[in-house]
Amino acid sequence: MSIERRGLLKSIAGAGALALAPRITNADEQVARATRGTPPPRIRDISVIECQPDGVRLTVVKITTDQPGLYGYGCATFTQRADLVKPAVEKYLRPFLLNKTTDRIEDIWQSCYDSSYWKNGPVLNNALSGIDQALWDIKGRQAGMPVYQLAGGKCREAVDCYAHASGPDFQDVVDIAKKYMEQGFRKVRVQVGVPGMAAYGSAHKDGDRLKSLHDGPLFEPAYAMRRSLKLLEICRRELGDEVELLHDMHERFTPNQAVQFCKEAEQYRMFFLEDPLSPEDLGYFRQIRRNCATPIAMGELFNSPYEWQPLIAEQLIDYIRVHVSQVGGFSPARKIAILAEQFGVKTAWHGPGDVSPVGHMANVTLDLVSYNFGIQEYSPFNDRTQAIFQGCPQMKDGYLWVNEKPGWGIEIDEKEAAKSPFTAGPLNGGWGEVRLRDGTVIKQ
Ligand code: GCO
Ligand code: MG
Repeated sequence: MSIERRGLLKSIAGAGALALAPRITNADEQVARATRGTPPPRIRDISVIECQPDGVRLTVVKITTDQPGLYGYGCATFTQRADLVKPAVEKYLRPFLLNKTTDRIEDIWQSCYDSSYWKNGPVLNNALSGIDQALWDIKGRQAGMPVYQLAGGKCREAVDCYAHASGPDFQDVVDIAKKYMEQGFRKVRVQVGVPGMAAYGSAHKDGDRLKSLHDGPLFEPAYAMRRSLKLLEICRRELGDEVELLHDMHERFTPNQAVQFCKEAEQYRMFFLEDPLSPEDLGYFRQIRRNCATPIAMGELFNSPYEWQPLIAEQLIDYIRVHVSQVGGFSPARKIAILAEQFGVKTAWHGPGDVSPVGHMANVTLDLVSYNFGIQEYSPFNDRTQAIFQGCPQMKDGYLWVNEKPGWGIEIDEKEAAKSPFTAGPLNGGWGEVRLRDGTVIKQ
């Protein structure tokens, strides 16, 4: 640079030009300048809200920030071991996160995930989900937008759902399914009780109990399979061709029975059969695929990427239906949806009663933003639940409509929540056992 030019610049600076355009000396300062005036919120407190408004234990994490009125909620519901999630949040994640900024959701997810060294278990994943979803809620509230906007916006107007029709007898199931169809549902899950047996998904009559070597809850898969297949035949005949039928096998059969079940059900043109195998038997999905074209949904028991990755990558299932808080929250579920889209697999997030309304909003958000959305399981919210969780998504004609308020759009009335505390059940929310005739305990 010439001496004259240097002199000219010096004289401009000396004339006060620097005051108008301060010199940026390094990249850090540049970033600081970009965010000056709006420092990211910092985590001031993390607490756990527990309640049981509809028979199942719900757990929600609340993150409070140092900015007045800015907080967020995340679902951390693991109803069978609910008491363990609270200390996982309060004793481990809270001290790890206090005073960190809320703006780096992925970074926080990865660092929390790693901080236990051992990972991918249901308790820690639910605790992590509570944090993850609360941070998304905060980001949405900051932006003044529902989370679906932060994730790219809607792919559809509302979320197509299936309802549960179940009863002890075939006719009960048909009648309930017809009621749902009259309400506008186009897809119905059907489950029937097996007399004298503790089958999944429906009450049963105390009919002729099979002779067995114990007096406790009894299940024999071959009987249950014949009854379920009969139900599918009756439902297809009585409900017509237009309705989509779904059925939850709930991992209750031997691998070979599961293959037979899926093959036999092909003639009833299912929307899907759900969880035909337990996560321990994933290798058998290849046999189901080789034998029939019944669509398969799988995954509500999954916690680890090693469970869903091979099923998606090998296109062994048609719908991935993990329980979003069990895989660690909204952030990892979004990645699963995107991975699945690449392989032509659709989503069907687990949506039972043991998901809090905050978790249902996370499901509905994923449903809206994912091109490969398949179907959403629907569980109604009772009055107590709606008194505690204000802003639940709304059901109309078989479609769930998202709450359009910022974040998840849900406000929790903690005083109302305290009026529905966890009740002291005999197993503290844990499940009892179901056994074969000879006394062998089975997966439920
Ligand atoms: C479903 C599920 C539930 C689970 C329950 C366990 O498909 O809705 O199978 O009914 O059994 O969420 O707590
Ligand atoms: Mg299920």
